[in-house]
Amino acid sequence: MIDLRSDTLTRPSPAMRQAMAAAEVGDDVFGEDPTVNRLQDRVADLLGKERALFVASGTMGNQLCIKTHTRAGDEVIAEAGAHVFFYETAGAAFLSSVQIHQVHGTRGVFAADDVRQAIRPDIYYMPRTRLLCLENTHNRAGGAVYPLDAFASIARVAHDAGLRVHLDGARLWNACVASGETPASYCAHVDSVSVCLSKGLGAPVGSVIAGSRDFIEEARHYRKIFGGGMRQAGILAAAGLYALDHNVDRLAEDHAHALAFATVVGGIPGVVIDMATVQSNIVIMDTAGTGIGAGEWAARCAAAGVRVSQASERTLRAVTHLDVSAEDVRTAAQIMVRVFTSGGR
Ligand code: TLP
Repeated sequence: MIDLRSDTLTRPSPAMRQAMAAAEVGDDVFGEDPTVNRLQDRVADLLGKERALFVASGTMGNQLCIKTHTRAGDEVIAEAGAHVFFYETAGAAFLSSVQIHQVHGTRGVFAADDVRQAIRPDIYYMPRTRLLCLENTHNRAGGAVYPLDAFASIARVAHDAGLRVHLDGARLWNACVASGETPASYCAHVDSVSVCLSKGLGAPVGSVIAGSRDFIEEARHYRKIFGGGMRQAGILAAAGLYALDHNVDRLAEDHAHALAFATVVGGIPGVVIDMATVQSNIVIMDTAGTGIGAGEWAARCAAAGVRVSQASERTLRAVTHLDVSAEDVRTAAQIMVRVFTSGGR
């Protein structure tokens, strides 16, 4: 079975497991885990922020940042397909009592004017717009990368209006490998960022949030409230440090694999891929032209040996990652061609 459902599926390699087993640990709730501290310092430095905090997941990272930036009743602007809106189980409403104001972007990227118009005027009967969330790469937009100049100008619109800006950088590493920009050059425009270690980088668990010293102190408080104070978490942080040392530059291979896959599968009659979005490791395939629902196609592909996920009623998603080789991806594309052209029966 070739599994392209997500880059979250990667399993720690023997070398990563060795690094985990050898990790020096302490109690991180006391701030005394040397490996967690090393990871936090390293990520803060990479992202150009004063401080960083190790958290259990990308969802926890985003939700902690929303909680720390907002007060109950505030409004948060996010792209209509943003992970914070689409896949975090209404966490912003549940945990922070804020509402998300959706703005539609183009391939995940906002137009400055749309954001400007979404910011509420200062009238007592309106919600207070407090935060803008950006996502890079954008998952539901097919892994599209935010161009740095557009990113900077959108963030400026928000800051000029007194908003804070948060970056869901679950796949910021992919965005940087694809665009040649550094993580710090994106993060210079935001007040907080969440990056994941457990997606393309191949660590089993963990994300890191970063921001100013005061912001991270406050977020640490909420992390404890959310039940995310971990003890000898250095075992997990060691996997993250290993991933940063060994698995960032190789993301370029995943991107090349995704492009090769999309080129073949996009040639199937009835399947449409917006090739302009195929900039990193995600491929969204619109199957509406086949007259058969995406869920049914996902089942037929799985029966033939390729797992892809259903992104909507009409779309499938394939994600390349470090546990699938160029050969696996080639085979997967061929199987999909066979399934779609034969009806998969
Ligand atoms: N995304 C998962 C699913 O939830 C869809 C995936 O398979 O891609 N931000 C972005 C942009 C993400 O894509 C994800 C995970 C997260 C945050 C949340 O990370 P976790 O799963 O660690 O909570």
